[in-house]
Amino acid sequence: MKYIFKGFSFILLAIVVLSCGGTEIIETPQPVALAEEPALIPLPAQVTWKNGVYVIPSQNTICYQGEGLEASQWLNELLSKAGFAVSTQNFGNCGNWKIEQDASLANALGEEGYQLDITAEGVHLKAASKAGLFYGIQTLRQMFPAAIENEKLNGQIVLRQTSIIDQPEFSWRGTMVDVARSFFGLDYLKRHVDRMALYKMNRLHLHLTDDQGWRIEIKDWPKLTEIGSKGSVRRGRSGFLTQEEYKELQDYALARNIIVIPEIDMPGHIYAALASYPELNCEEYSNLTPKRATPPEMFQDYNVGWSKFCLENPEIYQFVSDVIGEMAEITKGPWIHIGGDEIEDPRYKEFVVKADSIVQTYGKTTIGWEEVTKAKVSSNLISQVWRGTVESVVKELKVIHSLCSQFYFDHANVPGQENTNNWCKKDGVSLEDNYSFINDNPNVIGVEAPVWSEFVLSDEMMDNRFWPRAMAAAEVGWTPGEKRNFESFKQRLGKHGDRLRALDINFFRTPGIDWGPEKTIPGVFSSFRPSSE
Ligand code: TNX
Repeated sequence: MKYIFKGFSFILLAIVVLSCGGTEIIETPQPVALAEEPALIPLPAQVTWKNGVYVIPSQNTICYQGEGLEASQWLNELLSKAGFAVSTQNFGNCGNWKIEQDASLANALGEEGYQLDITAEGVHLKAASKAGLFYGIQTLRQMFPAAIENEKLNGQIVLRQTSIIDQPEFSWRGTMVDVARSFFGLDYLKRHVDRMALYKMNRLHLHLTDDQGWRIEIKDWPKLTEIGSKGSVRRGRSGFLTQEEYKELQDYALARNIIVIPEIDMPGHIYAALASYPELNCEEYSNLTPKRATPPEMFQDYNVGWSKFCLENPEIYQFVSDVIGEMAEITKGPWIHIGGDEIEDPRYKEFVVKADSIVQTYGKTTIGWEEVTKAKVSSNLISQVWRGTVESVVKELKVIHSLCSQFYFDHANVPGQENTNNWCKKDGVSLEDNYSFINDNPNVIGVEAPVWSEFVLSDEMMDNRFWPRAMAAAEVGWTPGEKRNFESFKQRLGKHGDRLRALDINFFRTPGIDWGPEKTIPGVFSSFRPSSE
């Protein structure tokens, strides 16, 4: 009984008696025992909790239709971890777990939506796509005890009956990891993908290059990794992803409905490339103003906006074309991010237009930080807004909303937190700052939360910056504005404390949230780590 919600102990007693008597029908328990509603994040668009439960039997059959194989495997894993016996069949209307994929449901449920019905007889999940089924399983996962995340349970679980019809408000629900200032490799990024998926986020933007480091193997220009990957901010980590690792990460992410977007930041923030290939620079280095470093030295400081390509040097376009070409070849998603931030140069607009057209030549769609919209870019370019100060010369461009005052999680969780940026908002970006995002721009396709890593030097620190704020970002990206409520969110968030701990996430214990008891390791005073790091 250890894993049953307290409120259910009475129900379980009734069930045991009934099943000993050989009765197959399970009585609907009394509402009084059903106080606890599962704390779902993001909150589904429509959810009705019923006054009854489904007692998961010891033997289970999953029947799937259409493209339901992967979803049935995820479900099989979930049920097995919970301690149940499971078999899977690829047909029709059988089993106590039904998974149905049917493209014609797209009208009602959208591309990523799903319907989940839990009755006294079993569980029925349907969706138009594999993505929708995956999200239905994530919802179910959050209805299972948190301990399932890191231990095998003993198969005594009841699910609350419900009818959920759910689909996201926005198609873009992203995070960005700056792996350039300080490196985060395949293991961390996979863990990050797992966590994003649990909260139904679907875009992982990697800031792969900057002044301090170059983090992706480019076979045509090997010194980018031989030299450029060796740097980092002071005390940060260096390294790079091989193309094989990058592909592995993408496959891992795609299996969880997450598309990876690579960013090669140009024509500024480019010093790691200049250190690797000084010929991309001008003869006299006047583009490095002030000269914070000169090749072959790497740059370890925090300043931005001081390096750029030598824009009158035609050789840079060969470089841009080769790099974008290789990235396009190894990138499975439709987008390439060209950066374009924080640089002034008379040839800036010309560069952006050329880089945008190179991306398109390789069959991809360009994303750029908002500054790129000063140039006459193609109409399908997506602008990523971070300061909200640039008036785009091309009207009606699609927009990813990453406004720094709401979405820059490298800023403090609470005022004064150490090792955080504060240039955008002095007192930090609180959970509520993020949660209060309301969209009034029809061109916005979604939201993305970046963590810049100038001061984020370890996995624990990266965890601390993303969690739990990324859960707020996940909810504002998924749940319709009129259904959102910060008080309700805080309540549900606290109930995820055990799950975040089970997943070994070093989340910031936001004050004012009841995170539940910290686990103690026998013989050790407490396993709780200071939350500022
Ligand atoms: C601005 S936002 C940057 C980054 C910094 C970040 C720190 C943007 C497009 N550029 O280079 O790391 O501020 O908050």
